[in-house]
Amino acid sequence: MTQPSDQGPALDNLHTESRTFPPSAEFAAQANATSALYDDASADREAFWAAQADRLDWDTKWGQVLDWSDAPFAKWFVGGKLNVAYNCVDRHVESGHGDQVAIHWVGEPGDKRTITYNDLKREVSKAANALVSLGLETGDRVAIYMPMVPEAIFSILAVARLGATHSVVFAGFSAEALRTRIDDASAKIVITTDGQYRRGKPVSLKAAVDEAVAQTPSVTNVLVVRRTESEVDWVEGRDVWWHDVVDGQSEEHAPEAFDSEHPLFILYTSGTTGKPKGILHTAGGYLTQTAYTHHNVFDLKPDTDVYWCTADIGWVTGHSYIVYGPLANRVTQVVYEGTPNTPHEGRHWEIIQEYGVSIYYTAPTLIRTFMKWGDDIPAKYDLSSLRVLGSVGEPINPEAWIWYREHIGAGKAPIVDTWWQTETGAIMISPLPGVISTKPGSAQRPLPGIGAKVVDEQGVEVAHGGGGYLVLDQPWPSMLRGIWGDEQRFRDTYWSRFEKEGFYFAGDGAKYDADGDIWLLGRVDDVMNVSGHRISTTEVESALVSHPTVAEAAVVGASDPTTGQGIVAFVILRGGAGDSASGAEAIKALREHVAKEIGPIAKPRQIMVVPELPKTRSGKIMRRLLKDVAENRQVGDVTTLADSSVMDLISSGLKTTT
Ligand code: 6R9
Repeated sequence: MTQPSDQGPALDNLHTESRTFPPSAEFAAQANATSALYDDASADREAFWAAQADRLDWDTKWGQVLDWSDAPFAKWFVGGKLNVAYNCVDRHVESGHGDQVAIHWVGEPGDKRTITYNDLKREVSKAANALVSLGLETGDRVAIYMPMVPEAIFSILAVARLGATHSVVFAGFSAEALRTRIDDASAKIVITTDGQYRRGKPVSLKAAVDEAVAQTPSVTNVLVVRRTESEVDWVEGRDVWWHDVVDGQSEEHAPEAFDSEHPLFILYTSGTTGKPKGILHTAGGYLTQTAYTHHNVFDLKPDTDVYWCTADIGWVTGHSYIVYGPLANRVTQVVYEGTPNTPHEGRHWEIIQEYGVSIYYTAPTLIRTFMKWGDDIPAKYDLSSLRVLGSVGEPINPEAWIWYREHIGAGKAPIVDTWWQTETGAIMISPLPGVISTKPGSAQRPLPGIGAKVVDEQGVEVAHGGGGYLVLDQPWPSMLRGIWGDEQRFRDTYWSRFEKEGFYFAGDGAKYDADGDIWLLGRVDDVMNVSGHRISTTEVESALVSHPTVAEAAVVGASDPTTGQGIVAFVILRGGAGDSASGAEAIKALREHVAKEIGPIAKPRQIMVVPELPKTRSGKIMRRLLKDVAENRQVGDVTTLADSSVMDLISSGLKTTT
């Protein structure tokens, strides 16, 4: 069960924002979206979504738009058949756009590749043929553990083309995280690279796969792309080089049509318990909503725009807004392999200038980092091609929003603050550029066709000015179809909190302002948001207590000016481990241990060694109090603690490190 934690929704972090920025007449005149979308969707939701599904090429047209009779398990475009990869690639070649650039790829060291839709079709077909030659069948799972190289996108599309199911695992995750994900989905093939560039240096990636796959009997082959020329160990019979098995394949591959509800991918995301949830998405509804939102929210003009989403394909944003939505819409896009400050802090602006990027989609944590690096850096580049800016991953604070508008968008590009989740598959709440006057810090209103509300504990919608929980009160085409292998957890996590009302509980606190616009206020469960990445407190706690020196651990997300939240851990060390100078060593070892168990992004910003943890009588750790300490606040109400003196003990005996 997802219980709202003792932290409750943070309703006090809201300053009143009255500035609004109406669309220019010039932008509105050319916008893809019009206010008629809202009218059409409210007149007849299903007819509206049926019209959106017509953006795609279906081999067999669906009979029914939505079957919600087995709620919360939805079926969209029932009986329809399509091939997702055909829709993202082949049909653009067939319509005469084979020479259009699909991907301007920029490698971190400065190497470049230009991939047209003709090239994409060839590469995806060869990769699909290679996967078939390795014995992959429709319905099998493939784990993709790769940096942002073109082959990652070819792999995703090749798997989709075959009706197999991909599970992309972020290449910054550890061998252990990869192992559990491979195991949970019983993946048959793993696709990876020899190594990846990290801030200008090649580091091994294949070694982590070797470590993971040693313990995953389901894997028959590891397909390895050469990227960094890093040295690799090789298991004969299991490991195959991409250039050996893909390059020589036929460039022809006939796509088969699959059911609209055919599984497309699993993507793991943190939940409130230690075990990540495998979020399942299916073909027809997912592609419909990603294409619809990408077209309207980013105002994409496929013949003239150059689009860039800075996400990694290891996250849902990379799936929906680098691969599926954009390619279904025949985008020309930039894909960049590296970090934003390699080799210098103007790298993104340099790329925008070089390719004439017109639509740029990034995360608040990065915007705040750019602010920290200084206004003078973007000022050195010509950013005049930019006409739409997007934000995703966490609430964007109004200061960062205004900075983004002024320093990147020349005071005129509309900003779309897009709220959605791995589970929702596609954007749900966002202003439509050219239609809605934007408001710094607010994602504003559900898109046409989407039902979202802010409700109180009882599921009753709150009044304007009131706060509570964000719920989705209507099924939507790209909604998750379940948690891989765990139906009960799916029901418990999302559908039990407001079971009577039949609402999907998003896990976010939210409020309406006086205009009825929605403001997102962060998670209300024990999930932290660090640089837009969801990490559960329990996951980090589990990693900490798996270390021999740790007796107990409690983790909180403390607000952080750059990353949104930073991970702060409170640990009780076993018998004297933290007594002396060895304490600092112990803490260092713990941070490394967490990086190894989960990945470097989960490394606590700070570890505090404490003699006790504050617990309620029922044994639930009161993270709210620890959060007060982590955020240097007066400690709040301690009356529900089993032992109220614990907080004094903690405050007086802190040993900290950063
Ligand atoms: C797409 C993505 C989902 C959680 C979500 C919420 C937070 C995402 C946001 C936002 C405020 C926005 N979130 N976008 N909060 N404003 N525009 O990020 O998916 O990794 O699953 O995270 O991120 O808390 O519940 P995911």
